[in-house]
Order: sequence, then C-alpha cells, then structure tokens
Amino acid sequence: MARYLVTSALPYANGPLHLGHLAGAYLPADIFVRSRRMNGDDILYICGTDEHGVPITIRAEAENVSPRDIVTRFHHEIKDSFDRFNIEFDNFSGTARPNHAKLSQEFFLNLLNNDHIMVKEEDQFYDEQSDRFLPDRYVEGTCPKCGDEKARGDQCDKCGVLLTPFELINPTSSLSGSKPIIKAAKHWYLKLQDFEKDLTTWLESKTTWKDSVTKFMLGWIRTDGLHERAITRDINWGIPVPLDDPDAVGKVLYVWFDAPIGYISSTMEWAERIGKPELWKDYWKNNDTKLIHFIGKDNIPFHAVIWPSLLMGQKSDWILPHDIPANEYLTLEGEKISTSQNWAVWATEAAKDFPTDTLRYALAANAPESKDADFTWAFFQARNNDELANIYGNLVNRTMTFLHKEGGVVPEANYNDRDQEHFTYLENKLNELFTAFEHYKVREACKLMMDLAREGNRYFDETKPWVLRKTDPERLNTVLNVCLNTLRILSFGSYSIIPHSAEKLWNMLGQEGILSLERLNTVMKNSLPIGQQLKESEILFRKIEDNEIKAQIEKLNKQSGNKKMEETPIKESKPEITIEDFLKLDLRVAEVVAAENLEKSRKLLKLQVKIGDESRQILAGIKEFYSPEELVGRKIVIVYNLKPAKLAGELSEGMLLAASNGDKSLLYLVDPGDISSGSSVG
Ligand code: B3M
Ligand code: ZN
Repeated sequence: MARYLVTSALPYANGPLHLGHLAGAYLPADIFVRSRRMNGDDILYICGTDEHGVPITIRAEAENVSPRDIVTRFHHEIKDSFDRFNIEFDNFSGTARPNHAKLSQEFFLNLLNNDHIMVKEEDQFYDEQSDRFLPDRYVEGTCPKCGDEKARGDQCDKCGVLLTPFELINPTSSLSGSKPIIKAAKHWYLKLQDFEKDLTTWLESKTTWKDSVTKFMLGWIRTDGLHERAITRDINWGIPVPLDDPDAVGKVLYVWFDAPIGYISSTMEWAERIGKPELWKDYWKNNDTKLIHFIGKDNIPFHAVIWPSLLMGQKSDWILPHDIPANEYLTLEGEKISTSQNWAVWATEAAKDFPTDTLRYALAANAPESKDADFTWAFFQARNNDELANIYGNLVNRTMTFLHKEGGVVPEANYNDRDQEHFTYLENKLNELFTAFEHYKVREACKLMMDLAREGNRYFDETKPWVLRKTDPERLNTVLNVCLNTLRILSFGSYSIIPHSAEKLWNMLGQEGILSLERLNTVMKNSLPIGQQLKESEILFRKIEDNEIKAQIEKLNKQSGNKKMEETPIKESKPEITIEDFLKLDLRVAEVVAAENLEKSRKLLKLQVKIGDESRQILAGIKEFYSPEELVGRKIVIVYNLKPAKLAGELSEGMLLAASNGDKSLLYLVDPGDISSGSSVG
C-alpha cells in the first residue's frame, strides 16, 4: 500500500470552468485518485481556488467590484462545477483564507533567513495615466521567444516561457493601453540560482516524467541559467509582505509564490476539519508519500522549478514532487478555447445539458495527454451513442432484462472452461486497465474499460442464453451468473472514469457502496452471492440525438459570434449509380502496421497495411490530420481493387476512405478487435 498526495492546479477564482480546464488538470487527477483508492492505497486529493494575483484584480476592476467579491463568487461557482462532474476532492480550500496567508509568510521569512531572498531596486513599468505600477498581466506585448502578440508580463501562454515585463516587445499597459514609462521600485527577489545545481540533479533523476516537463525545464536551465525573480508586487490585493520595513508597505507576495503553498494550507485545513490537526504531516513531511501535481502545460515552470525551490529553500523536511503529469491543451471544434471570445463550453452549462459521466468519458477518451486534443460535439455524440450506449449500456440492458424475466435473482453456477477463459480475459484486462490508470493514461484506460464490456457482449452472443432458455436451463443459470459477474467487474473497472453510472450498475446488482466493499485484489475472487435479489434495472446511457448536437454548435457560434463553424453545406450529389456499379468496388478492412511521413510531400503519409495476410503500401493525403504514430494499429477501410498508381514517386496500392470537408479529414476507422483485417465492407 502506497501513500499519495495528489493535487490539481488551483484554478484562478476569476471565471467559470470550461471543458478545457477539466480535461487537463482535474479529470485525469480524479480518475487517478479513484483508481488508486480502489487499489487500496492511502490517497489524499487536494485543491482549492487561487484567489490572489493580477487575474483576480483585473476582473474585479472590470466589474467594478472588490477582489473579494470576485473570489467568493467564483469559488462557489467553480466548486459547483467540480461537484457536478464528480471531481471529488478531500479538501477544496481557497488561498484568501487566513491560515494560508500565515503559512505563506512563514515560507517567505524562512527563505529570507536562509539567505535565498535579496532586495533590489529595479526599474519597473509604470502607467502614468492610471498612476500605478504594472506587474505581470498588466503589461502585454510580443513574446521575444515565439513572437506571439498576446504575451503577458509574466508568461507567454503560447510557448509557455516565463518572462519579465521588460522582455516583451512593444509593451503596453492593459489598464489604459498606453505605453508604460519606467520608474524604479524596490522589491524582494527569490534567488533561483541558489537552487540551480540541486534542481538540475533532481530533474535529471526524473527519467519517467514527461519530456514536456523535464526536457523543457532542463533546457531552460541550461540555456538561460536561473536568475533571481521578483516575488513581491505593487498591488493592493494579496498577502502582505511580512516585514517591518517602510519599503514593504503596500506590497504583497507574488501570486505564484503563495499559490502552490495553497496545496499545503488546504491539506492542513483538511486535517483540522477531520479533527486530526497533525495528520497533514504524514503527507507533506514523510518521504514515503508520493506527491503528484496534475497541471496544465502553462504551469510547468512554476511547478517544476519555482515551487521545488521554495520547498528546498525552507531547509526543512518538506517532500518534493514525485511526479508532475502535465497535460497539453484541449481545443474546441478545431480552435483554441478562448474565454474572452467565449469560444468555450462552460462546465456548468454542459452538465445541465448532458450526463456528466458521458462528458467525463468523452473527455478522458480524448485527453490531451501527449499533445493537444480537439473536442468536438460530434466526437462526444459518437462516444456516447456508439460506445457507452451501444456497447456498455447494451450489455447491462440485455443482461438485466433477461435476468428479470428469469426471476431477478443471481442464479447458481457451475463454471466450465469457456467461463473460466472469460474470467481470465476480464482479469487480464482489468489489470491492464489499472496499469493504465497508474501511468495516467486515461485515453488507453477508456479503451480498456470498453473492452471489458465488449467481452461481455461477445460472451452473451456466443453462449446464446435465449436458446439455452429452451434447451438447457442448467447451463442457462451458469451463463446468466457469468453475465452478472461480468457486470460486477465492469462496474468496478469503470468506476474511476464514470463513477455515477458505475455505481448505479453496482446498485442494480443488489450491492451497496462500491468502495466500501471491493478492492482490486479481491474483486476477481469475490462474486455476487447466489440468490441475491437484483434491483430494478434502468437505462444507463440515453442516446444523444443529432438535434442536441446541432443545438450545441449553434449555441457556440452564437455566443462567440463565430461564422467559421457554419454547417458544412451538403455537396451536390453525384449522378445516380446502380447496385452493379457499386458492387464493382471491393472495399476491405486493412490494418495499419507501419506509417511514416513522406518527406518530399506536404500532404502524404506512407502507410504499410495488412489486408488479411497480404501486405500493401498505400499513400494517403492525411498528413495534416493524423500523425504516423496514431495510425499504427488502427483499422481503416480501403478501396482494394483500385488500380495501383505512383504518387510522389512512390507506389500506392489502394485508397483509404475518409470523410473530408476541406478543413478536416477524418478516416473511416474500424473499431479494433471487432473485425479482422481483410473483411469485406459493403
Ligand atoms: N491558478 C494558474 C491557472 O489557473 C494557477 C494555478 C496555480 S497552481 C498552484 O492556470
Ligand atoms: Zn511565446
């Protein structure tokens, strides 16, 4: 049994959550936490709102209310979204609470005493019109690294690099739009250079971390070196600098100084709340605890360099992060999610329109794990209708309906080899599934979870209980028993991803409290008690209709004023053909066994495919839409009897089918495992 402390980035309490937030730092963490809990680990999941800093004051100024009003409002709104999505924290705090301020000030003073903080008088940007210094997001300009014009004084959102306001090209004040002047001011700086050596060794030792974290950070350290960074600010909202110094008056700690300390203060709040005020130490001061920070990629420098420096500089026994699974971004219908342009699906609204388990599943199945991923409503509908409803829901429904006709209790069983084989398959899948969970691979986990349901359906189809009913009542009992226990395992395996539906299923089987009863190491050994009365069955996943999807797209267009997403016009039809014309086409399922970019072509990928036993090479103009890696192992449909042709000097022996509308091209993919390559399509 291991001990974990898991955190998700503290969302700024300056606006509501959208699906992009959930997909990056929250849903993958919640899935991880649930799965570890089912493994029997001791795990604590901590979060809260980030209530300081310029993001809050800018919003408060825009609405002409106090920063406190803003954070109170959004703290609740954000918490409500998490609740709806079943993102279940052990504690959800906020950084404007008094205990947090006290702890952050202690951190500051320790760093000062340990000589990791220095004072400097340096030039700052100043807005004369508004008569204010311009920290962080109050200055905007062009990023010196990537040229993005929307970079801000602390960081460029586009490439993730940390900046200082003076590095921006063409800086302007976001308060007045004017060009700021320069004025000297005294500030306190954290000497990051003190930690350069230790951080490098530490990061180098993290060989299993994502490259986007270690390589990015080591690259930063090696090229630019670490330098002191200001950790105080001239704004009137935040934690006061705890010094009896006239120069400290009116200054507050930088939001990224206090925010990660929020992970600790929230843990302390939890310990207090459960009446064991010292218990937080088991997590933060015990080297056996694995501290895991789930974040979005823009937060990497803060978690992998600045935060560990703050911890190291305490010269105390704080543990350091064990892993930082940073996720990439989610785009929406092919475009960057933008709060200012209202190009976003707001979490609370989506939760009102659709079951949150379906949203969880669709987001997890397409999580931005190793690169940006695109959420489309069409994808969402397909995941629900083709997988949750047609595979998972169908298995539950057909099994339960059958059972209720047969008396509604768990029948006796006498398992034969076929049944044992089935259970062995489930056991292996379940183990694979939990390994995927353990490695934060939620995309793969969704596939494996669905494989459990697929296997259930396969067993049902193969054993044909509807025939056994007439021919072999004894075998029927066993088969139904196997089906019910399959549901039990499916419920257990899917709980981390779709907790609400999994629990409903668990209850339908006449059981209670999935987590109070079962753990990964017992679930295969235990089974439903014979004679157990089953509960009423209900439909777990309703179909999502085309008009609901259309309505979402219209809503998105309307709220953002976007014209781009207008529906693809139906192309004019080609001339009518006869069935004989159609039958001339030989369409086959082919499996992609290798794929590579064709360097000399902008559009073409070179695929090696297998059609049954036969190997062929196919060139396909889908480079813009698919990377070679994501195609390997996938099954596609090809025109098998197309005359071979040379494209860009290479032989192409067939053509693959894809839907395209000019901007996009989606392959006609065949669900793996369901049909073998070589099969005919028609
Ligand atoms: N509030 C940034 C964000 O919401 C920030 C995370 C803090 S984690 C300690 O993107
Ligand atoms: Zn940039």
